[in-house]
Amino acid sequence: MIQPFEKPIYVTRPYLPPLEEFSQGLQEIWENRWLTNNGPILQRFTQQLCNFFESDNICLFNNGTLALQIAMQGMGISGEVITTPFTFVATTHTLFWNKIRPVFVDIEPDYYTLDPEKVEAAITPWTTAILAVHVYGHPCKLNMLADIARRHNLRLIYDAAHAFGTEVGGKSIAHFGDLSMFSFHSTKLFHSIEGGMLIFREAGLKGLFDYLKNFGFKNEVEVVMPGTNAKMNEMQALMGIQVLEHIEEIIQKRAKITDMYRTRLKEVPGIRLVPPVSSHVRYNHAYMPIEIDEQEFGMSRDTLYEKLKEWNVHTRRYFYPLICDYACYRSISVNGSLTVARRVADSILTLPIYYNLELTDVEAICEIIQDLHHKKVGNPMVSLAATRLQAGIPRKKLAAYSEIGAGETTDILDREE
Ligand code: T4K
Repeated sequence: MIQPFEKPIYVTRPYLPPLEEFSQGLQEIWENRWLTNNGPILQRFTQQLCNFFESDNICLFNNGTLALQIAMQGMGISGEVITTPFTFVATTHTLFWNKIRPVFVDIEPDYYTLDPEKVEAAITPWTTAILAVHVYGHPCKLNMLADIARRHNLRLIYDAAHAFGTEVGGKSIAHFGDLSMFSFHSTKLFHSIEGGMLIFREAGLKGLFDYLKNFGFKNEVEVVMPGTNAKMNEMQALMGIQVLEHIEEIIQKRAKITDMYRTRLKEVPGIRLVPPVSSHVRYNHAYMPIEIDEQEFGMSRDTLYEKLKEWNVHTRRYFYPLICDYACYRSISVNGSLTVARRVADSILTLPIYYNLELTDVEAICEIIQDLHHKKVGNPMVSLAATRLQAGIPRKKLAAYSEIGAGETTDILDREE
C-alpha cells in the first residue's frame, strides 16, 4: 500500500543555487552598496542573456506581467488583439491595462496553443496584433501565425512566459514573432525570484522600453514620457545569473521526469498525454499536463485533483477556469465556440515537475494515479492510521503527519481506539 508523502509534493519548486554561491554574490552586492536602478549585476545578467539568446535586443524587468504590459504600450498596440483564453490570467490583464479589447479564439487540441485556423475569422478592422502563448513551453504554430500576421499587417507577439530553453529548428523560440516575453518567476524552470524579459526584432524599441520601465527618465532633469517603475533589482539579477549556470542540467533532469511520467501513464485508460514533440523541437519540459477523461478513467479531473491531495500530492488545474469565464472578463464576447478550450480547461491537470523531484517520487505519484484508476486504494489516512497503530506510534504524532487530512486522521483514530 502506498503511503502519503511525508512532505507536500507541490506542482513545482524553484531551483536554488548552492547557498554558498549565493552568499558570495551577496557579498559583492554588499560591497557595491548598489541594490537596484541598473546596477552592475543587472548589467552583467543582461549581457549574459544577450549571449545566451544571441541578440542585443533584450530588456529586463521586475516581472513578466509588467514586461508584457510595457511591450504593448511601447509597440503602440491598440484596438483589438486576438488571443487565447487558455493561459494564466496575466496575459489578458496586460491588454486590459493598455485599454485593448481581448478577442478570445479557440486553441488547437494537441498542445493547446492558439488555433491559427480560428484566428483569421476573428480579424476585424480594429485588430492590431495577435498575442499567442507558448503554453506549457510548447511552441505555437509559428509559421501559420506568422503568415496570418504578415498578410493582415498585424504585430505578432508571443507570451513565452513558460518557454525559456525551448528551441525550434536549432534556434531559440525567442526568435519568432515581433516580440516575446519570458517570465523569470520562481515557479518557472529558469527564474530570478521574480523577473521578466522582452526580446524583440526592432532594435529601436530598446531605448523606449528602458524609458518606460524607469519613469521615463532621460537624465536627472528630463522625463520624456510617463513611464512606470518595472526595474529588476540586483538580488534578482544575482539569482538569475546563478540559475542560468545550471540551465542545462535543470532541463535535462526535467526531461527525465517527463519520460518517467509518460512511460508510466501512457497505458492508463482515460489519461491523455500531449503528443511527443516533433524532431525539430527541443522542449524545455516546463510543465507536465495530462487530460482526464472521466468516463474512461473512472473519476473526474476534479476528484482526482482532490484525491491526490490525500496523498499529499498538490497538482494544479492550470489553466482552469478559462480567462473569459473570470468575473472580470465575462462581459467580453468570445469569437466562435471555444469548444476545445472548454474541454481542455475542464479536463486538464498539471502534475509535479521540478529539478529536485526524485524519480522514485514520480514513480510513486504514477502508482497512486494508476491505483486510483483501478480503485485499489481507499483513504490513505485510514491505512496510515492502521499501520501506525499497529506499530504503536502515539496518536499526537500521527495527527502531525500531514497538514492535509489531520482532522480526518483524529476521527479515524477515535473510531479505531
Ligand atoms: N503569462 C503566462 C502564460 C504566465 O504563466 C505568467 C505567470 C505570466 C504571463 C506572468 O508572469 P509573472 O508576472 O508571474 O512573471 C504561478 C506564478 O505566480 C505565475 O508566475 C505563473 N505564470 C503561474 C502559471 O503560476 P500561482 O498562483 O499558481 O503560484 P503559487 O504561489 O500557487 O505557486 C505554485 C506552487 O509553486 C506552490 O504550490 C508551491 C510552489 N512554490 C511557489 C513559490 C512562489 C514554491 O515552492 N516556492 C515559491 O517561492 O501562479
